[in-house]
Order: sequence, then structure tokens, then C-alpha cells
Amino acid sequence: MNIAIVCYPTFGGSGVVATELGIALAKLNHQVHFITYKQPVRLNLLNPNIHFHEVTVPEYPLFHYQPYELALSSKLVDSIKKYKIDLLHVHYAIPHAYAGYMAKKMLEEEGIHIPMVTTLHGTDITLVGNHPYYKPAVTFSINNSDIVTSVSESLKDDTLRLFDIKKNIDVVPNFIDVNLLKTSFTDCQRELMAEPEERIVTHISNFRAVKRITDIVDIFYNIQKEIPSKLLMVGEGPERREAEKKCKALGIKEKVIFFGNSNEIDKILCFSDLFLLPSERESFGLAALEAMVNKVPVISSNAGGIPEVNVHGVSGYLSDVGNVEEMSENAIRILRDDKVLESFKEGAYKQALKFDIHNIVPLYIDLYESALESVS
Ligand code: GMT
Repeated sequence: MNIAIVCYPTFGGSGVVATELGIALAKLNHQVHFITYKQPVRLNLLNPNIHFHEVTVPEYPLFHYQPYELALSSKLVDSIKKYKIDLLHVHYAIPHAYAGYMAKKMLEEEGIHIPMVTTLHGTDITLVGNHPYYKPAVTFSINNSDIVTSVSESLKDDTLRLFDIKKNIDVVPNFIDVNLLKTSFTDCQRELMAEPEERIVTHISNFRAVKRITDIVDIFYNIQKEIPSKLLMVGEGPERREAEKKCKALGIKEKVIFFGNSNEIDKILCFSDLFLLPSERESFGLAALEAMVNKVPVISSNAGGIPEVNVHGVSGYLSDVGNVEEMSENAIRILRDDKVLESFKEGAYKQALKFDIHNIVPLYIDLYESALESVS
């Protein structure tokens, strides 16, 4: 197949999933064209089946807001014609499904019928898309996609509850490539980060309010009172400064390392003992899954789709959003004893195997085939 993928090229989970999916499809000999405003961060262009087409928005002084959707839909029309693309897969409804629909309609005028698969990722539904300013356009774009997928049952339920949806929604969970990890690392170089007797606690995100970053600092504050430990904070975002200030105020600044964005997530997770994800909302929690496949148990909230990924008492523990005390107690329970930690590490890894890429990519391919049939 000749597939166009539209996504956000940044460090967010939706862009990571879209990129890894594209890479997997290219390995299966499909031609994959990424169409976005920047080369996706995890995209390596060394595979001859992977192509990248940049969307640029010309600046014009009349525009108070630059019309990205317009530039994207025009680029889609041009690329679909030029590279004879069979199918369009857009990740994140806003504005990708909307721009994709416009491209589809423009192509129909020329007798070209291209199916569009839309994957809903989370905040496009639960946070941003639900805003009255966007809701009619998001509802329209979902209802006019040929196939709609969501990354968890929870996100599917949210979509059906929040929008007037006439389309069937297929749940296709996020995934990780287990084999890639097995071959990547032999030496974690843990000693660079912590003393041998210290435990390493990690959080990775875009540091937005929805991640409850200050809860992470509070949980770690409680952990380090009982157990020698370090906190690794990976990512960039609006809540980072507040978290840094809080660490200073609590006197734990020396024990917390803020990394900023990193392309070495697997290396960091390789030497981590525990992952914290106390989010207010989370459609899936890809970062938690990435931790689990690296044998890192997860202390999380029970928000959204997280319970579909993190299993209470097996791969970690779940608590109500904001229950910092319970999250701290559970973290200490896992970290205090080597044997307990080891059993949670194994539990996390086994649970992660269910989301191996080889189980999930065929689900997308089946949906692509039915989408193609629907327009033929
Ligand atoms: O985590 C974020 O806020 C980024 C966001 C995104 O769109 O990139 O993540 C969403 O999509 C990820 C990939 O499907 C999911 O794993 C995240 O749970 C989801 N985030 C939220 O629902 C808050």
C-alpha cells in the first residue's frame, strides 16, 4: 500500500505512535509518506520506503493566524496525486481530520477517491476538541472519516459521550516494539545517575497541567524520606518551572534531575526502578507502557485508559486522581524490598508484552483494507 500519515511531529504520544506505526509499515514493504510541518522526532529516514513531505505555511501580514489546515490540505492533495497514495491516516482529530476531509473532497472533484482513517488520541477529544469553539468541526470530521479508531476503550466511551457520533469506533491500542528493546541495550550505565543504594524514580511527559506535575514532586518527597532515591524528570512544558521551584522549596533540589526533552527515553527507563504517572486525564498513557516494557513498574492514577494498561498489584498500582498519600505508600511498598521490586518488574514486562507492535499493526492493516474496499 501507499500510505500518507499526518501527525504532530513533536514529542507528544500521538506523534510517537504515528511515527512508530509508519516505520513498522515501511518494514512490511508499504510506502509510507509522512506529511507534516517538521520531520517527526522519532523518524529516521534511512528506510527507502519512508518519505517525508514538509508542510510550509507562507507568512502574510494580513493573517493574524497562519492557516495551517489550508496549507496541509493543499499539500495532501498535491502529494496524494504525485505519489499515487492509496490511503490517508490522520492522527489527532484537530486539525488533521478536518484538513484530511477537505483534501478528500478536493480530490473527489478530480475523480480520485481516497479513504481516510482517523485515529483519536486523547486531548483532541477530552480537552481541546470538546471546547465549543472546536466541537462542531471535530464532530463533523469524525463522522466523515471512513474509519475511526481510538487508542483505548475509555477514549471510545468519552468520544461517544461527548460528541454526537454516527460512526463506529474501532479500538486499536497503542503499542511498543518489544524486540527492538531486547537488542538495543546491554549496559544501562546506572552509576551515572545514582549511587548503588539509591532507587531511581522517573517521570516523562510534556509537563502540562493535565499531568499533575506537582503531585509527582509530592510523591517523590514522601518516597525519599523513607528510601534513598533520585527523581528523573524528562520533558518540557509549562509546569516545569513550578516543579523546579517546589523541589527547591522542599529542600530536595539535589535529588531531582530535570532533563528536558530527550531522544534517549529507553536508556533512561533502562536504569529506572519506578515510573510515576498521576495524570488528571490520560486516554492511554504511552509513557507508562514504554516504562513497563523496560521492566519499570508504574504508580499511576486510575484516570481514563490507564487501567487498560497498568494492572493494579501486577505492573504497579493505581489510585484516585490526587491521592498522593496512597500513591506514595504504594511506591514505597514497591521500592522498599528487592524481591517485591523484582516481581513488579516482571509483572510490568509481562503486561507490556500484550501491546507488542506485532499484535497491533495487523489490526491497522485490516482496517486499511476495509477502508480501501469502502471506496472502491
Ligand atoms: O500526553 C499528552 O498529553 C500528549 C498527547 C498527544 O496527543 O500526543 O497524548 C495523548 O495521546 C497519547 C498517544 O495515543 C496517549 O498515550 C496519551 O494518554 C494521550 N494524552 C492524554 O489523553 C492526556
